[in-house]
Amino acid sequence: MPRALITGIAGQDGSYLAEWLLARDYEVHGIVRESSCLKRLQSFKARLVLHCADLNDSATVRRILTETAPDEVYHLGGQSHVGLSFEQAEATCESIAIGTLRLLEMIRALPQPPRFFNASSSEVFGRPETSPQDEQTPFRPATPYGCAKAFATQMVVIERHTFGLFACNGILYNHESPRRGDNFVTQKICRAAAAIKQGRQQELSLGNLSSQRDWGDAREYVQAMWLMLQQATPADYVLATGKLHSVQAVVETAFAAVGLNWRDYVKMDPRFMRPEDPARLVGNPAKAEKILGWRPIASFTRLITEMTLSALETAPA
Ligand code: G4F
Repeated sequence: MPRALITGIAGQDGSYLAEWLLARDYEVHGIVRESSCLKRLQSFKARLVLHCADLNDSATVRRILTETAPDEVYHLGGQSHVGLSFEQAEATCESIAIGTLRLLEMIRALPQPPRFFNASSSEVFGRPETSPQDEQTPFRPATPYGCAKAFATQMVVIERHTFGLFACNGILYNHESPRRGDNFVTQKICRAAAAIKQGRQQELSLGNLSSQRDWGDAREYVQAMWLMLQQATPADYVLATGKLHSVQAVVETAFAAVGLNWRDYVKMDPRFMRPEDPARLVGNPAKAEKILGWRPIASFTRLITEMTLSALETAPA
């Protein structure tokens, strides 16, 4: 039975990846913080082995790695909000940049280093000179979050080349689902549309409506993470849909799903504008398609509609 260890297992991607691995008969271990909300794991928690640790606590993480001796490590943990990284730049770099380096160094010291997946981000490209971006596009991060991810991504490459680790980066563009956290714009919008429809909320305040993102389905992206670690050689892959949609298009789709005119409820609020915001990042997933046989198939409209309808169903009574 293969054994996997997932950091950030309680998050959107961690929970879907855990389910994917359980369905393939893996023994799945996960690292959670004491304060983690385990709601996403509820229906299959009994089949997981959860370890409580802060990723900054090297001694504990090293002990978990030694005791579990995983075949595969999926590193999805760490501060994940780009906007917050402007307020907490140092903590973001500690969590993402140093956190990933620490894990790589621990893995390298193991007698049999596991295969390693790192969740990198399109934010490493920041303000790129070319579009769409691919694995050859130079990093030009424009946010503290992107800068920390760029460091972590490059450390994965360095450890792979220098020490022969089987370590891969998934350069992930935005990916959403009904399990997305409330502080990301798609879920904020879908939950607000549902709440307004049900009379629990009156209006929705947002930042930049014209900002565009390459939004995919998280359930498809975790499959590609797993595929990367099943290859004969380690490499980095862009995971993206290649299509751009605006924040306003998310608003239009979510409000249409509940039969409301968004213009009656949505307000722009400078509090949600970011000091710097890569406006049009779009990825080229050709390498993942060719080598992994992975293809993004979800439609943007269906995804946002599903998230909105799910928010209607799971709304508090
Ligand atoms: O949903 P967002 O917060 O996602 P963002 O910043 O693109 O980051 C996500 O995707 C990255 C790439 O995969 C990940 F690395 C990262 O961990 C995270 O998963 O914001 C999307 C866009 C931005 O342009 C933001 O300025 O929506 C804009 N926006 C407009 N109003 C808003 C809001 N974002 C949020 N969170 N809240 C707003 O009210």
